[in-house]
Amino acid sequence: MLSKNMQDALNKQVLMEAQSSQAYLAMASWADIQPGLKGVTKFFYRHSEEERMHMLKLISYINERGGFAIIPALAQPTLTFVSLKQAFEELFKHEVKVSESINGLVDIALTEKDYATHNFLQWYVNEQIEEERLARECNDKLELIGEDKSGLYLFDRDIITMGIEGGGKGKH
Ligand code: OFO
Repeated sequence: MLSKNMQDALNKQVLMEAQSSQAYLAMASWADIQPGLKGVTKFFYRHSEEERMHMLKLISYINERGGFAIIPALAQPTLTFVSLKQAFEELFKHEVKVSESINGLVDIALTEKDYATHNFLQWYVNEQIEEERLARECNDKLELIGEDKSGLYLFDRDIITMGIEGGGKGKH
């Protein structure tokens, strides 16, 4: 059985994953109307789906452990970006925040000696290593590319396989 404290903290994470999914969905829609960003568009749509899956996993865990998963209301995410670089910078910052939040959950689980939740959270700990790596890699590449159009063309072509080759994104 989850403590009230643990349940509330996990529900906050449900909100965070839902916000991530919405934020990346908005990035996908924005990328979709930019010329020549079909690969990036697919990447954001896929990323949004993955965040939804992270949320669903939490919802089912909370309910399975005798809690009640709260489906949150969501604020409108950022809809437009001055550049692709800005969108990826936002993505990276967001992932760092999510990692901090997951670490906070692990702290609570350990303090409460809730080893089942601690065990459950390890999947998220590993996932965040991968998500941060991928976001950092995208940012580094965009930094190198700068205003170079052919570089951007290659980035758009290659992005869809980046996560898969990194070992994290193809698994789920
Ligand atoms: Fe759910 O991993 Fe990104 O936010």
